[in-house]
Amino acid sequence: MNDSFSEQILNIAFSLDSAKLGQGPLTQRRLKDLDRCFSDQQAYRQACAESNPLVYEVGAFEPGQGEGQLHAGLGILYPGKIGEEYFMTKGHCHAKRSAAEFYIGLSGEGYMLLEDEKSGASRTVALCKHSLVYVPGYTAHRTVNTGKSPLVYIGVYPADAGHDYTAIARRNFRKILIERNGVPTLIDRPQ
Ligand code: S6P
Ligand code: ZN
Repeated sequence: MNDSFSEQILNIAFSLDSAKLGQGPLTQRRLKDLDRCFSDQQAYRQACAESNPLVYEVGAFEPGQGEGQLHAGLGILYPGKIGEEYFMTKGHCHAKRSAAEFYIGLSGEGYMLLEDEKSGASRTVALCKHSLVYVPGYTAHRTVNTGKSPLVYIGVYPADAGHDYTAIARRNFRKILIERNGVPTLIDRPQ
């Protein structure tokens, strides 16, 4: 038994209504923080000017640092659309490219958009209550809420994975998830 972690850290209570995870930092992203993520830039600018809604929040649980340790993030991604495109997270690669991650769906309906960094191939994997999604290393990942209620999930990742947002900001995800005839549909990002 490693007694360098207090009981408080060994068992963290969480709820589905708040992203707060213990004493860890809470990140909130509003629409204006998602510059260039949505393909319909006119609808994006209009929604930013009108209300700049909260799109998602993530509470991080970081009990230890360095190789071998694990971190977790509790995400609440709110429902909504910009044009035909569903609310989504910014998306990132791990700074340590080989680092994989588990996503555990707790509530709501959505998808993980995965883009293989080596081949450029994209795929969607359903993320909902009772689903466990494996995000392999070398894979850019973004969460998309295709439902009408908040999509709540926990991500568990190596403590030394890190976040790299710049690679995605430069080239963007190649595919976007839109609502077409009432159905989530993956299409090429319009040029
Ligand atoms: C971290 C993990 C999640 C995301 C969260 C928000 O590796 O994948 O906790 O940080 O879903 O997404 P983003 O792209 O804004 O970090
Ligand atoms: Zn990640």
